[in-house]
Amino acid sequence: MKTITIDPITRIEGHLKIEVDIEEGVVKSAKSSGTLFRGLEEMLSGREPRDAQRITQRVCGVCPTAHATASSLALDDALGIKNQIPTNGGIIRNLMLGANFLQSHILHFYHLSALDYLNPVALKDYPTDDQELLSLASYLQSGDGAPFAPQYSGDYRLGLEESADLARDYLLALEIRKKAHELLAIFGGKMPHNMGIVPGGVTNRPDLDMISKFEARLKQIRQFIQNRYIPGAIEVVRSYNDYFDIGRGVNKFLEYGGFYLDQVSTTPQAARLAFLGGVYDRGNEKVKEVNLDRISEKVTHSWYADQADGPPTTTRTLPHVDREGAYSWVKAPRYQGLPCEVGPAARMLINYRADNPKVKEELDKAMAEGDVKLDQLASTAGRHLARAVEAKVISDLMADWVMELEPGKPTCAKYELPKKGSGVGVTCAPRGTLGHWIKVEDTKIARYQLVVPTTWNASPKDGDGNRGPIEKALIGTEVRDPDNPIEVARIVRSFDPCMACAVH
Ligand code: NFE
Ligand code: MG
Repeated sequence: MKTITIDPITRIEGHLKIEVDIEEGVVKSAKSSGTLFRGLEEMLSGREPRDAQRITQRVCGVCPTAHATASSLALDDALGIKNQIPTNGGIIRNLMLGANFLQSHILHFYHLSALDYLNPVALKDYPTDDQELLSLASYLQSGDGAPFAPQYSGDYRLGLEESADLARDYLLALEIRKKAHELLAIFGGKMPHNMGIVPGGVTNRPDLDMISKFEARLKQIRQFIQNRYIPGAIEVVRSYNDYFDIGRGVNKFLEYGGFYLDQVSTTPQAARLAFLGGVYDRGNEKVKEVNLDRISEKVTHSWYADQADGPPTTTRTLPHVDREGAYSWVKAPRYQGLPCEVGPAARMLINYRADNPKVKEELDKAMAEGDVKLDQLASTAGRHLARAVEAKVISDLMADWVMELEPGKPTCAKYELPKKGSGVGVTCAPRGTLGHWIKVEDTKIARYQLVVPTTWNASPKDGDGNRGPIEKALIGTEVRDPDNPIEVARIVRSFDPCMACAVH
């Protein structure tokens, strides 16, 4: 038996340690460890409730808008104003969250994943008159390959032409991500940590100038998604179609749903949502309704005290560094005691099965072109395809939403801070489904709990021996060269892990 440790596994956000035991070329056991304690939830105790929106955004620079959204929804709930958010405010919240999704998905495919499938070093002598590619080639010829030289390499299957296209798009994607940040800043003031999303709605009233700036940038981003990202993702997954059967993971999928369309009923049960929520078991026809009371976090193998174990309405996040058997700072969230995969593959699968028409239309097209079946979507290649389809669906919806804004109309509800109360806010986040739970006493935060997408996916084992999705996806994988475990890296990165979020 040989143990491979990858620590940190790079080209993800934050530090993730992956350890796999290999016997006769196959992964027999896997450990996923978050190696950093942060404690943001405990820092919130005793603070003014509206600080939650500012502070929880600092959990992450990649998906702060999801945290701003979840914390504002939790406060809307605690303040008793969730049915009073002005329509303009709800639309702008969606536009800002959508802008963050587009930036994040493009980041993941090009800058965090493409180099697992594309070798830019091979383009050193590629005959071209494209200035971008020539400057990339001369940079590579200078001898310093970073950040393009791979940590693990080989098994490159794209031809030179396709590689050149992807490399060109890698560079172009940097500009497109900048546009997506600008998109968000039109209403949020700045990115990463916006000032726009607040309890009650948003701070800014839209005017025609903002709307036209938004439309112009969104148009460029949509063209990139339609003409470059979707075809690029299809090219990669077709070339690596064995990866539709590699890294499959667990058999349960979870999504709360989000992007509220009906601003007078902002609860997942009652509202109209762009993406529906649900719990789905692999191979089933039907999606079941989510019951938030069935969520509980386990810390059997995490460095936390017993008070951290239980439902998010009761727990504290207190560290216990000597906990026997612990190997991660990530907790193990479970739904009815079972691990769930969250993320674009889960969301697209659930929405397809729940007959979301827009998702069905786009996913059917992409699955036909990618030559993949629905039940293969939760896989290493499938996760990349699902993420691209999700970017297309969201960017199309955003183009409709921005047209519905009414210039000058109110965007925020009025409220008084309550002496006591509690609330929950759940939303789609780029890497999965996100929940914030708040309890207020004496007009201060008494308790705050986040259950975060990568916490689900990168979770360690629970007390019943159930492994989290990433660990499960690794087991059974054939690793051709233990000194160059590219299969392990590809599987882990397909989940788009963010460890800053996972440990929060
Ligand atoms: Ni730090 Fe996050 C997203 C949230 S991660 S990136 O998307 O919420 O799990
Ligand atoms: Mg938490």
